[in-house]
Amino acid sequence: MSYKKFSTDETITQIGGMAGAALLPDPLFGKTDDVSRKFEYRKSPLSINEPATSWDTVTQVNNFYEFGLSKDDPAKNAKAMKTSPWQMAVEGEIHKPQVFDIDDLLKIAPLEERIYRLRCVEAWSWIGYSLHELIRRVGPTGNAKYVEFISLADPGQMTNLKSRVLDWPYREALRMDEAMNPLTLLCFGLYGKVLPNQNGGPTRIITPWKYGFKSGKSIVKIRFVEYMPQTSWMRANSHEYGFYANVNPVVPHPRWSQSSEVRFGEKGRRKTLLFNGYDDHVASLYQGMDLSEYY
Ligand SMILES: Nc1nc2c(c(=O)[nH]1)N[C@H]1C(S)=C(S)[C@@H](COP(=O)(O)O)O[C@H]1N2
Ligand SMILES: [Mo]
Repeated sequence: MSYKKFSTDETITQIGGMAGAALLPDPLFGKTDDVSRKFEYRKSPLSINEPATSWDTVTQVNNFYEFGLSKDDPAKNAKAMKTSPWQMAVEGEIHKPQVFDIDDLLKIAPLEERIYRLRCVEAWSWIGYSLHELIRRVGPTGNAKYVEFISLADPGQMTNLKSRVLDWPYREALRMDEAMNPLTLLCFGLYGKVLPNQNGGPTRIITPWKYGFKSGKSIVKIRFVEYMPQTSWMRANSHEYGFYANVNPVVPHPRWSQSSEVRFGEKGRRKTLLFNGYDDHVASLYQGMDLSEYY
């Protein structure tokens, strides 16, 4: 199997910002019951202060392989995904395993707007709360060392599940301390609105200091486990995609350098920042680790 066609293109970066929110056209996404829903949220000190990206770019240029491999496939095909009702199971090494309806999840903590850098194809104004709010509530046991995020995999609703490009369902995972970091966001919205299907509605993870593929979409299960899980991309090609996937200018992908990046709307290249510029928040998580070995 050749992986050439299936790269995650983690060399493109974008920035989100509130300035764009006022200019947004009507939502182009999904026909779920609640597209008109607007979230109440507060601003967060964890937001960056940089110019906005357009709603069109955020919602038309996507990676969501369950709906096809082209960047414009998710916007076309993800409309078919039914995001209401939606349940998410939380299980494994916790004291209170339970199944949440999306509306219960929304009540766990106040929603915040997080304007994040997110390297791969996007970033922007995400609406959600820190995942640790949920984690505290479900009471991890002493054996909970990692958290696994499992996406929906329904061949009836997802157009590309017959392809074996990845081993479905899409699985991602974090070490427990990474999952507890305040930057790790359980996300429900974009620019104050319901998260479009193509962006991983109704709920997804955002880890802005890691390459985009760590931020799993349309999550139906969160599982706490003792041992490091194999993620979908590790299974597909562990030589190219490691567990950590921290943005790092000096650790090249085997097929391309990661030392610079292109942002949407810009012609030139910029230097890649270690941990995507979030080193103040996350560098301590990796102290003493050789990041070229743990890539
Ligand atoms: N379930 C699922 N989650 C996924 C993906 C995917 O193919 N399936 N692609 C990942 C990759 S490679 C990236 S770059 C981001 C893209 O998120 P966006 O389309 O909202 O910009 O989603 C990530 N989460
Ligand atoms: Mo990606």
